[in-house]
Parts: sequence; structure tokens; C-alpha cells
Amino acid sequence: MSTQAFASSKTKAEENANARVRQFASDVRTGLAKPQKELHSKYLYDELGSSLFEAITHLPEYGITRADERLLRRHADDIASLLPSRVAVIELGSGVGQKTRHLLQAIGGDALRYYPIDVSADALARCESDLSEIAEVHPLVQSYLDGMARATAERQAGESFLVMFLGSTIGNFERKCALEFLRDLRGSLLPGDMLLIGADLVKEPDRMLVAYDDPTGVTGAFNLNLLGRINRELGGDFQLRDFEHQARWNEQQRRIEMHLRSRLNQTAFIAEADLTVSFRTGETIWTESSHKFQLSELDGMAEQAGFSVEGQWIDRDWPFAENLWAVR
Ligand code: AVI
Repeated sequence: MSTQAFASSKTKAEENANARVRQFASDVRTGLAKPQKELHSKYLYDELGSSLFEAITHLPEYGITRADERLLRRHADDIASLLPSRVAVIELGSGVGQKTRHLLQAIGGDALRYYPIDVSADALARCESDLSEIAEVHPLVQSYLDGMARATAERQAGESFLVMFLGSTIGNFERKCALEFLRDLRGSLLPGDMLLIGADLVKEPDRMLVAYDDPTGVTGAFNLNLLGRINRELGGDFQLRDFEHQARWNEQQRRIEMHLRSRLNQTAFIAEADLTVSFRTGETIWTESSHKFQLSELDGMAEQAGFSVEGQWIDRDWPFAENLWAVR
């Protein structure tokens, strides 16, 4: 690369990074001005947040990842047998891609292309080194829909895509937004393409609550890191010790909500957002929702988003459903 080309690509990268900081600052300003203060859950996942989430997936109280992996391990051959014969795989929010290994092996073939999409470059680097013996790995450090556009642009003649959206990440969308997202996803696919989507099912509230408020405090650290991230990236002065993690089951909306509760009356300043924000004792910032699903609801979502249901596998130890949908 010439010196000039290098300087211009560096400037572009800097511009993108500045735009990301401005967007983060603007979202923080908007979210903290609401009567129920909130911060978008996508900001939980910087490099430290992604590592803490990876640790959550190993907690004995958090059954989602193991249920998802069990289903994929036990039913990989059944799932593969329902896929079109020439298929390339895209995974939204792959992380290190550990759960996907079984299905990639079951699909097989000499030149299986796998496009893991994630915001964590570290997780994707591990994903590539772990799975490159099974598939040609094309990591994409991008948002879901941008990554989808990049991957589907590489569709070859006669080929279909299998999109994987595992781990019940669909539950982190508000129900209405989940449907809009699935419709957008459907819009970026063609008839013959398929979606494998994992969804956590409603279960006893105590079991769900402890999964999001583990006694080791890993989920608490994951949640509090959001304030740490604001301090690091936006020049905030949050005292993390003056907030505590809280998980709540909202029965009416069938979701676990994570909040950060202020332990005292306090004020924080966020330089990049030019914002001073006050908290009363007990006031919370709502940081995440994890919606839980009924089986009948999942089939309705497929129908409304333009998919047909081709298969469903349920884990009995930790009620969780793996769903295979085809583009109609
Ligand atoms: C990524 N997502 C499906 C997780 C969940 O269960 O909602 C994120 C998480 N939040 C706290 N623990 C795990």
C-alpha cells in the first residue's frame, strides 16, 4: 500500500471510530433523559463485555447455551438432512462459534463457506482458528444486517444460505422489533434459504431469575461494565460501587429485565455527551430485556415474518427450542 493510501485508510478508520463514539454518546444522552432511564443492551458488548458474556455461558445457573449446544449436537444430522444440498452458512452473533461446530461437521463438504458475524474481533479470531479445519471461515466484524449484506453478496449460482441465530438472542429485541428484524432478515434472503433460530422458553421464575443473577456475580459484572465502558469511551465518572445489578421477571411481558440500581442519591458527568445526570436512591437504568417464548408464539412469528416451519427440537432439561424455518 502506498503511503498516501495508508494515510487515507487510517483517516477513514479514525472517522468511523469517531462516528461510533458520537453515536454512543447520543444514545446515552437520549436513554438517560427518559423517565425510566435506559441504555441499549448492544452497548454491553465491548471486548470486556463479550468476554464476560462468554463467562456467563459457562455458569451452572445459565442453562441457555448448554441447551442450545445439546440440541445442535444431538440433532445436527436431522437438521442437516432438511437443508438444501448446496448451502453456505451465515451466523449472526457467532461469538467463538463453539455451538456451530456440530452442524458444520454434519453439513460437511469440501468447500463449505461459513460467515460468522460478530462485534467482537477477538471472538471471531478464535472462531476462525477453531473452525477452519471444518469450513472456510469468512469472519465479518459488523452489525447483523450489514454482515448479512456482505455475506449474501457472495452467493454462488445454485447455492442457498442457512442463517443461524442461536442462543435466544432474538429475545433481546422488544417483541415488535423482533418481528421487524425477522422481516428484514427475510427480505435479505431468497426462497430456498433457511433460518435456524434458538429461543428460550418460559419456565419457573426462580430458575430464570438466578440465571440472570448468579451468586458468583459474573452477570452483575457484565451489567456494571456498561457504566465502565461509558467511563472509558465517553469520559464518564460513574462510581461503579455506587450501583448494583438487579434482575427482574416481568410476568406480563414474559421477560427478564436487567437493571442497574443506584445505591444512593448521586450525580454522574459524561464528558463526550456533555451530560450531567442525577440518580435518586433506588432509581434504576434498564439495560437489557431477555424475552422468553411460548411454543405457539414461535410458530406465529415464523408465519408473520414470511417463513414456514420445517422443524423444531426442544431441550427438556432447560426448556429451549431450536427452530428451522424456510423462506416462503
Ligand atoms: C445474548 N443473550 C441471549 C443473553 C440473554 O440471555 O439474554 C445475554 C445475557 N444477559 C445476561 N445474561 C446473558
